[in-house]
Amino acid sequence: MKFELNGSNSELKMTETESRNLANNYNKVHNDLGDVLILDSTLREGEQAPGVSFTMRQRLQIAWMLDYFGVDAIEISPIISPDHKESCKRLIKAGLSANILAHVRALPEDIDVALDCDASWIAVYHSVSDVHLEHKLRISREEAITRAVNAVEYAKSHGLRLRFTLEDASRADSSFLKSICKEIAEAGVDRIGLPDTLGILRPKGMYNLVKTVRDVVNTPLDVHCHNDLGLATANSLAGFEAGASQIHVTINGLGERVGIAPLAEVVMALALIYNKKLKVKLDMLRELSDLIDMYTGVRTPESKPIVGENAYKHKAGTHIAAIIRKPAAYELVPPRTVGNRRRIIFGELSGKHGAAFLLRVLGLNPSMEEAVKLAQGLKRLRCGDLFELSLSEELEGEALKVEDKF
Ligand code: HCA
Ligand code: CU
Repeated sequence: MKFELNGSNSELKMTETESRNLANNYNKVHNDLGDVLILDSTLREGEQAPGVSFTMRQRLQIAWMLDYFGVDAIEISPIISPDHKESCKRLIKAGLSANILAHVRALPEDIDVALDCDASWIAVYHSVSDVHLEHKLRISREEAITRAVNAVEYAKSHGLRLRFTLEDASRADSSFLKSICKEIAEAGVDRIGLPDTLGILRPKGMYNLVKTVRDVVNTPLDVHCHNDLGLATANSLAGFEAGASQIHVTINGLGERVGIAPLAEVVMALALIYNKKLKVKLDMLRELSDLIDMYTGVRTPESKPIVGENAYKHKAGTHIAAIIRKPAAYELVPPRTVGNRRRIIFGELSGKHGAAFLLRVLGLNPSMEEAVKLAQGLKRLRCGDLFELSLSEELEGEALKVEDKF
């Protein structure tokens, strides 16, 4: 497979935002939400997905592509193995525009590994829920605060910038959560990460979590939402609405268990729903997904929003009829905006409009009667979908030039 870097920019043009404008009655965002940063954790959280492990070259290639795409930060763990440490080192040396974050535990020896890699930004994580403190770490809440504050002070005394992630924050006691946030803010932490580690929150719940912390500290906040109930993207956006300024994603949503919010969905929602002018190249989204698909062998589901094979397939006759006259009837943005392709499926469901379109693509100018006959013939076969066509824009245009009598 060959990957080409399209590189054209991403700001949605007027013609690409028709669907958004049509939904404005309900989707209007009233308050000024400020800027949002994208942190990609494909190399850290993504490598925790079952069946996924990257080679050093793949890690560097992925990071390079993500940087070119335009994410603000890339996270990688240097503590898993010597190979990961070397990858982290090389990534930091590569001089990308994105900040490279070395992801480590709240232990001085882990922070030393990050320092050894020449990191300037690190992400430190420590559990805060009672279930994790009692059963995973077997320590008290007080001990957790001590470890967190020590880690922040240690990192700051070495000139590092750091995010401190409060693992399992969504299931932690909220007054304890507030105290630990205050303590690490006092110790000088640069960002606080609020993960929904188990993917248990609903969007309003994530909003409340971020708001709870927002009300007690001024530190910029990250959200990291797992997808166990399929709510990761919605929860990330709710966290953003509550004041978080950085969203964690991975390509294709890869991560521990069923993963976290997918890059493509989050950036498209930010661009379309929130009208955010991100500095990312949206037309690389499909390419990034394909790259990960190829490197991991984990097939991207066809039904995956934005980048899946089915995202731009049209099948029912009434849909085909509308799509060829006005793509915005059934497409959020044109497929090329996200580097995907439109496909028309012909078969049992084509109807007279689909049949007429097929005949026109083949160079004929069918009468209504002929189109109806072909549609009936396609139904009689009872074969479901017969075939699909991916049309070039020219061919599609040609077919439309023929007189449309329907
Ligand atoms: C983990 C847990 C984590 C950390 C998130 C973060 C989570 O696997 O280490 O550091 O932002 O979901 O809580 O991924
Ligand atoms: Cu996670």
